[in-house]
Amino acid sequence: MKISKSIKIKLFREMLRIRLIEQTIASKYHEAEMRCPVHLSVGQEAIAVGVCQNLKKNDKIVTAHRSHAHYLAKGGSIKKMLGELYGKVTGCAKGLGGSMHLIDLNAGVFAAVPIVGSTIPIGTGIAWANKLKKKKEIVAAFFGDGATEEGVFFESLDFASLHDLPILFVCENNEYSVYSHISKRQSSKRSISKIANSFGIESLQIDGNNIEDIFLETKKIIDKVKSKSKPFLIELKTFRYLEHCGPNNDDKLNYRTNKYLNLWKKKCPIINYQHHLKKYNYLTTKEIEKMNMKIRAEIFHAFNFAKKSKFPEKILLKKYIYA
Ligand SMILES: Cc1ncc(C[n+]2csc(CCOP(=O)(O)OP(=O)(O)O)c2C)c(N)n1
Ligand SMILES: [Mg+2]
Repeated sequence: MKISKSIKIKLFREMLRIRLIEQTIASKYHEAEMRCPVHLSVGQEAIAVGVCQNLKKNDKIVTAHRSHAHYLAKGGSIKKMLGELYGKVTGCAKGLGGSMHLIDLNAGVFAAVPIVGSTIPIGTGIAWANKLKKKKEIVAAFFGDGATEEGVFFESLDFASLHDLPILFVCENNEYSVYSHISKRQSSKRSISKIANSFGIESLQIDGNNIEDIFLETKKIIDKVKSKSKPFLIELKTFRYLEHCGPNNDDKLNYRTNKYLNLWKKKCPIINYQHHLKKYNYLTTKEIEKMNMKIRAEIFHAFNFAKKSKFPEKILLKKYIYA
């Protein structure tokens, strides 16, 4: 299938927008007005955009600590996201959650929880509810390679397979869990996508930095998950550009070799796609500059909104404690 010019531009614009928003978060973080930890997705944008462009508004997603890209790609409000990062009452969790608790029910962002692996069963539960209620919606559950080491991953795969649940498991394999490389945590004989097969779930490995591959493959897979009501797992190799948690680069710690870094730095999903769009005359340098300016204006207003918003009243602190 060919991708139309308008979709190509949309895929590029969405990735660029997420990148610019996160770069702005990184540049303002030192002002110490955002008091929550931030796990940036810089380098991993293609996965969020490629998958979410194939989801409908009423489809749901769940995600984890590294959630900004998923939230934005699924249509979550940028103002509410930044309000949340600034701890303001206008935030999507009323300023009580911070970066790792993004939620936007209108956009279908149903949960972001930093307990590693914890949203995999939540997504599975939502998919089960959809099935029982005969809804034609699906769930995409985003998680990292580290989350596949949690027991709930296996339990969720089994349950989803047993009940033929309409859920897409999306594993963003950036090869690291904080500073630990996957080779230190998982046997070289272990394959995340094959684990899904052992539960009777189909799977596919996709290049996590190739936006068109992700978009085209997940289009077919999502149609199948919907029409056949069957789970599917995709595993996407990718690369985290910045430190595990925070706005900086932590390569000085030498936990990733120069060879590894240089290899992945050539694979930036946005720079490479920009080259492609320019080379084949889908976009000119001037049009890209204009796009940048428009996005930057949106970001500027959203940051102003968040900074000017009020902090929550103290009474809210107890209002949402249920146990
Ligand atoms: C149950 C649990 N164990 C440990 C942690 C600490 N922790 C936070 S993020 C993280 C790494 C998770 O790696 P991965 O799932 O690959 O996601 P990535 O950070 O690479 O996006 C760990 C171990 C946690 N939050 N929850
Ligand atoms: Mg990881």
